[in-house]
Amino acid sequence: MLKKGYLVYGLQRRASTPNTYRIDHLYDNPKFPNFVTIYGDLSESSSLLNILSQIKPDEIYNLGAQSHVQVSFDVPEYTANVTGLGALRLLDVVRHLKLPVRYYQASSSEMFGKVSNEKYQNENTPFNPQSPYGLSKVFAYHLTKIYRDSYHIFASNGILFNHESPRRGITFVTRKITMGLSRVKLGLQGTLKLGNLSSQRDWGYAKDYVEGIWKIIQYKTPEDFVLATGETHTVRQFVEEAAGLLKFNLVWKGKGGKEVGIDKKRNKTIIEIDPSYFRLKEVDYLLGDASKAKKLLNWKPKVNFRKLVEIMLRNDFDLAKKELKLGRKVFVKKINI
Ligand code: G4F
Repeated sequence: MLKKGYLVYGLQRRASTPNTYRIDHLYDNPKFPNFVTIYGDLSESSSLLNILSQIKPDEIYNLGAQSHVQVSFDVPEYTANVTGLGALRLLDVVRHLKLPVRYYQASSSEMFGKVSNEKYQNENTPFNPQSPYGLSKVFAYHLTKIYRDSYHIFASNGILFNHESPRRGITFVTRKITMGLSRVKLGLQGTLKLGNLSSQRDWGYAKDYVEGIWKIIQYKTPEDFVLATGETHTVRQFVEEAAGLLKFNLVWKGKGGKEVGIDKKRNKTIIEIDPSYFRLKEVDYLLGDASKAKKLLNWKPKVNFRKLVEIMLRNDFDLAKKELKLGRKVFVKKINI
């Protein structure tokens, strides 16, 4: 957005220790004079009212959420409040202030949940969420449509399948794998512990997807669009791809909770299964059909699965090498894990 010349206001949730490491390079940087953050919270209508009445933005991108699916089982009420009601609060302020704004709602492929027979999921596929997170996103999705139709607000949903990058939080499986295996390779950790290796995801590159998000908001009418790559892979395949790039000679042994991944070269276990990472209810299979976005927005992803794993691994192997050189303390401060 900054490169496109926007003045960007970021809503910042107060935390007792800084958690802005992913955007720190934008602060006090003469290259980005147009970046401002303001304290506020999606759980508080009055803060949103204050901020929006002052800024009067042209576009709002609601990417805010308690976004971890597994964690949403631990904090379901908080997840519903921020992920679901947060969208209501924003849209309701827009309605009250009569702002002529374009509103983007970050909807998620988690809304599809357990799919029945459809090979691909698109804008017409029914939702069957499997977590408090997925259900909260379904609420926000429908509310966006309801406010669009009832109050003629320019409000669009982007239904995004998993989008990853080196900025992904390390408790999501892709980053956990690229960071974990890099650290195992350099002897910084013994093994990488994972949950369900069989679930399938349509993983794309976040940088491609933000371009799609922007295109959704520039489109002539407010509509809902799926953004996806149209390729699906198992968690196991992600591990195998990353392990291959790190030149591990990975073989799998055992079954279920007892399965392990062994580096045959050194005859050493590098992957273990930890039951605590299994979900109470799992979304087994996601594969998106983004043909509407391709046709109407001329959007298609540039980075495929193999390239994505490579981009993430390169970043995390470099970070792990720095950690080895500088010591863990410095590393923790730097990347906040
Ligand atoms: O990386 P994940 O935690 O992502 P998940 O649940 O698909 O959700 C992400 O993508 C959604 C888009 O569809 C977003 F809406 C959402 O906010 C988030 O960004 O898990 C992916 C899969 C799951 O099936 C999980 O069971 O990986 C499996 N998995 C296996 N072992 C693991 C692990 N997931 C995590 N987080 N950690 C593991 O150790």
